Amino acid sequence: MIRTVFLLLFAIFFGVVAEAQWKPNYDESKVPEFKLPDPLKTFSGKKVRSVKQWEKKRRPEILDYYQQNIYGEVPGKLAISSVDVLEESSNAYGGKAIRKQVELSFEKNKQSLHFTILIYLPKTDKKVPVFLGYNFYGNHTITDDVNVLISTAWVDNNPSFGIVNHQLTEQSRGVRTNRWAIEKMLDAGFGFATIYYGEVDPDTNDLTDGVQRLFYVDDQQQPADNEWGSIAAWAWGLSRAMDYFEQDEDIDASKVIVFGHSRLGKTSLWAGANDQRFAGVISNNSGCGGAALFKRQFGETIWRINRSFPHWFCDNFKNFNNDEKKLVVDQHELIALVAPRPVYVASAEEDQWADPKGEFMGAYYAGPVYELYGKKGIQNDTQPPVNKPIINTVAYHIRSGVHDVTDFDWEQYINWAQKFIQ
Ligand code: GTR
Repeated sequence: MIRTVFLLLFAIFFGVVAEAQWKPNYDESKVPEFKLPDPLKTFSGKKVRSVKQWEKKRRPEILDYYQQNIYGEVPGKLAISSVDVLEESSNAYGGKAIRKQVELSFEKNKQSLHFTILIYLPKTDKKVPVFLGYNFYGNHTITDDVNVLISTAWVDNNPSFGIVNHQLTEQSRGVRTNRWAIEKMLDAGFGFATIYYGEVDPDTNDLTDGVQRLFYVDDQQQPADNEWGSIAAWAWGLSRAMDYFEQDEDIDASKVIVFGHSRLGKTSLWAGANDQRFAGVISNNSGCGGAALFKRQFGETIWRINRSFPHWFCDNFKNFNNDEKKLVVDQHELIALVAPRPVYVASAEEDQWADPKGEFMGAYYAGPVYELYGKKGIQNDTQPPVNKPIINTVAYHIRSGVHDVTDFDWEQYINWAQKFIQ
């Protein structure tokens, strides 16, 4: 007993010291040497020369590796048990759009989960393509529209948004309108759909409060080591939104572009990799666990992300803490799982924590898989100048400024989506 307590104190002490002493590397000359895995060579060393070999062998083995070791697999199927249109109007945005607020419900093992999709669609008699993305603080924060319902789910406090006691109120309505260029999307002929991510799995180190618990048996408290963390749970939610879109007569479900920023940009990539119904993927400032190469260890690292957010990835991912070399994949291969569908990776100049160069390299080195399909990746291996987007099937830009989503970002996404998806 005394020995256990001693060992525990010892471990805590060194953990705290290690954390206090750890500094992110922002020096390019200190990036370790590493060899990037070849997306077109199987784990057993066979060269992949055709789309068929990619789709039959290589793509599934990469996807499986990611499921077992990084994000975690979803332990089973869970279909929508009911769809409820909570509210609908044909007079949103000054009459330019229709609005729907649709609640999806799920039931399993005497547990239930509900989340609400807020949808705006331009008025037309055709089915429309849609941008789908999670928001961080509730659907009512991303628009000034007074009719948007306020979520009752747990939320992280943010006093500058008037969010206290982990509850959303009227006070935070519209506080995040700056991140969503909704009118620009509508004017360009796109619909827009969003969900508060905390309704699918609250972003806490507790996997008993989100969708995972619907799969628990007996007194299980957490998923198995190879099963879903929060990112995979959020990605699961996006696929269920897609299930709904397939039933919505106003939406062209073959043209849904999944978008996400930061942790939700990691999520959009993982959703697009798993669910090939998504027509395109946008990953904005997604950094470590998103578009950035792990093996560069620039800014946020595996150890650091697992320490700050132990619930985001599956438990097996902790085996790679401070051991990036052991990974037989890297994030260019996650991006390649989206191929041949269009993918857009974006960085911000001052967002060094997310490693803009590593994000660029992730996008660049996905190229060979796109080329196998005759699609255009990023042609040049040097990062483009700030605010000069590369708009190919694989698209990339680095914008001036900080970790954020801006109108500039949306203008590029809309322009790219008009070319490759609409
Ligand atoms: C940071 C985290 C990043 C990024 C970001 C966010 O604290 O280290 O990986 O995901 O949060 O989601 O805002």
